Amino acid sequence: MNRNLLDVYFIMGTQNSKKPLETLEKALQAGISCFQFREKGAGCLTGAAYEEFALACQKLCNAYNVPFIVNDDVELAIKIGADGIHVGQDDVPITEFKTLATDKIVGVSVHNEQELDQAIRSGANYVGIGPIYPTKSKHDAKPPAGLDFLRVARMKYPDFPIVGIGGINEFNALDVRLSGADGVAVISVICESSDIQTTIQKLSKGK
Ligand code: 3NM
Repeated sequence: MNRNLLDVYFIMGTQNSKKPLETLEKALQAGISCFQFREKGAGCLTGAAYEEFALACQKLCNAYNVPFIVNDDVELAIKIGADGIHVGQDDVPITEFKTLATDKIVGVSVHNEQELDQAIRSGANYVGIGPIYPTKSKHDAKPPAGLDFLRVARMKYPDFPIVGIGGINEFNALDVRLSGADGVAVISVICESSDIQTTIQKLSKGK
């Protein structure tokens, strides 16, 4: 995959924003490079409402030519023709769906070298490394790992697409990039921003 797609990777579900479609559209207008649909946690949508919301997000992403990636739900991703699937270590292993999703971007969250090597061997197109900093957006997140593993991953795989995640904001995004990430994956810094355009400019590379 093109590593530039990871530049500003926005993740969101209805649990993260009071007006999620409005937030997504502002983020798309401001130039996010990728979007992940992550409808998870207390009070999240289910059934038809879940699928309708996914389709509405996908439609917006398509209008801005931004890849639409589904978190975890391989069945939904295939059903609605998403551009990609992101899985964690506790989700379906890539090897179980890779052949059904040869046209899709496949991402995996990894936390150590063993998981990283395994993800790459299994055919992941990119990996997410985190949480780099403390995060309030994922209740079962591991303890923050800082930048060290990110540096190790980049040294081991100089050209592999890597995105950093967890507690990233406009003040620490550059450190994450300088430690080897192609981009930053974020939830709260965009969902809680009063000026999404400026926030995204500051998160983006070269700002
Ligand atoms: N995954 P925020 S951290 C969805 O470490 C997610 O794998 C993580 O949200 C991981 O930008 C995280 O608000 C939440 O910290 C990121």
